Amino acid sequence: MPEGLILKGVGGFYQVESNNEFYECRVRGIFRKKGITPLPGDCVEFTITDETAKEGWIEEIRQRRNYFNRPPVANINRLAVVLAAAQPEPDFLLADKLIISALLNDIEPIIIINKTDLVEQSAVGEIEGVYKQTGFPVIKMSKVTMEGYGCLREKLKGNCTAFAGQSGVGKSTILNNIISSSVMETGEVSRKIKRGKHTTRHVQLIRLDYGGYVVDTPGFSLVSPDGIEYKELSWMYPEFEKYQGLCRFNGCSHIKEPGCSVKDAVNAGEIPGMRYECYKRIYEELKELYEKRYE
Ligand SMILES: Nc1nc2c(ncn2[C@@H]2O[C@H](COP(=O)(O)OP(=O)(O)OP(=O)(O)O)[C@@H](O)[C@H]2O)c(=O)[nH]1
Ligand SMILES: [Mg+2]
Ligand SMILES: [Zn+2]
Repeated sequence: MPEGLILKGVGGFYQVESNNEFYECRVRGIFRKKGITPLPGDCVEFTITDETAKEGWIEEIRQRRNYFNRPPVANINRLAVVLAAAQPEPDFLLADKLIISALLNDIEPIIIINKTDLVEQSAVGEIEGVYKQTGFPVIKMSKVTMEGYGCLREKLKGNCTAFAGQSGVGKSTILNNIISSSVMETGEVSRKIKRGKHTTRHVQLIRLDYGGYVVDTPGFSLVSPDGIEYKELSWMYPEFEKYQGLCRFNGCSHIKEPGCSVKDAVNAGEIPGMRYECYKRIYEELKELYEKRYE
């Protein structure tokens, strides 16, 4: 049976790519009975009912590496977390939540600092400094100077990458510059046709001619910090790692305990304060969720 990749699904029809051909496929009722919805990014086995019209049926969905409901997408292995140096001001808390969601789902985060043309170099450096010790790639980008595009292309090659971040940070703009044809609606276009700010609505995989796929998403809401216990949160912060075992108390939460080596490292400037602040906020959020779990 031929194998393929679902690029998008619209109204019960799925576009399946297989050996450089594109098939319009429907889905067997059995999936619905089992409560399974095929998603963009799914690897499938399908039967071809009409080779000229390129039509078929999806018969089997391969096991997923991960999947999300909002946005509906499966099997991404990179998450580009996009911040703007300005307009809008960076939302570091959202960035951390996105990073955590990525890590929990076996996805490597890539940090993009976009719109570097709008601020002084030093301001870009400060944002960069927040992520310097995470070990995640940090790419500075601008549509004006075109800085960073070569570097991003390298990272996208051979991967399936979703782009996430606040509205207006420039996700669609970056994607438009990455892919040859201009298929993404950006804020500028949408203002002309008066559709408001939230411009990106369909989820689809876009194939890069040099290998790999990108996904533009309408506001990733894989940001709800569930799926992790607050006690485990510190393991989502790579820069804490070398201090974890050095705290006075076993299982130190790095919040209030005395003799906390993580806090010491923050005070000594070895761990960026912004990351620690976000850690504390998310820790409290998770703890509250945990304490209310039976309500
Ligand atoms: N100065 C400057 N402006 C940029 C840059 N990148 C994007 N913009 C502008 O920022 C605005 C928002 O860009 P979009 O690409 O629509 O942002 P988005 O992240 O896709 O927004 P949503 O789809 O609403 O989530 C547009 O007016 C872009 O032209 C950049 O590098 N520099
Ligand atoms: Mg967009
Ligand atoms: Zn500690």
